[in-house]
Amino acid sequence: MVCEVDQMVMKAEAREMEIREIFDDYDQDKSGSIDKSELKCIIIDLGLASLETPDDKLEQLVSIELEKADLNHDGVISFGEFVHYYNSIKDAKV
Ligand SMILES: [Ca+2]
Repeated sequence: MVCEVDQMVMKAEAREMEIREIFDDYDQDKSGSIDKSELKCIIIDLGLASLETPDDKLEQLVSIELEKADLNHDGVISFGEFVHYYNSIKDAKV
């Protein structure tokens, strides 16, 4: 019998692996972090903006989302930061 704590850990690990795949998809130059241009794709895919969104509006959105996700303010989103950001989006959508 698997205790509840183990199940929670397994669930969290499965989610992290899922997020790792998503992260790798967006990390197009495989730098190990998401930069502003890669974040733009995320914003469009999340439906926060579309390809018709004017550039200046899009830039503004990217800055806002980067600020939310970039916890240590180094200008890029690391995997750890992305996990946090992605979970907060998922939770907000439910
Ligand atoms: Ca960062």
